[in-house]
Amino acid sequence: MLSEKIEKGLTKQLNRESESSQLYLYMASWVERKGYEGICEFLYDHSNEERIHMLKLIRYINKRGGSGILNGRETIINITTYVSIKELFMKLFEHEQKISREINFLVEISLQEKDYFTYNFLQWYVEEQIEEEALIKMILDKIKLIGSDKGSLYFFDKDMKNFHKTKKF
Ligand code: OFO
Repeated sequence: MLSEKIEKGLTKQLNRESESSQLYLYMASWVERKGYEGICEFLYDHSNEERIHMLKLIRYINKRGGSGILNGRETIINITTYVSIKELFMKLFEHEQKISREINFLVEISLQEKDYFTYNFLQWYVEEQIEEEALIKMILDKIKLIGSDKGSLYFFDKDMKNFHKTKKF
């Protein structure tokens, strides 16, 4: 059985994962409308990955006797527009850093509650966040390098079409 504190924390996290999926989806659509065919594929793919993160949490909570449910309030996404691809990835990097802090906090709670099953379960998310932060930072660094060179951005977008993160589900 999960303690009330742990179930609350995991439920919050599953809702954050759902928000992340919506955020990536929103960004993918924005990027697609701007004509970036490769970057949009990456973002659409990633939106699906975030949904998998959410599902893993739902199923774990249920397996441990809790109720893995969405609160239906996953509307953090401000309908916004971005000045540039660089700004979009900067926001994404901030977002992933925020998610990492939240995962860290959950790990801390699992230790306080002496719930070693949940502690073990969360290790997957810890590793995933290391990868996600590194991945978004790598893309952001490349975009910064490209600067205002539209030709290079065109080729970068082409490269992104074939770019897939190594998945470990
Ligand atoms: Fe679920 O890892 Fe990104 O947000």
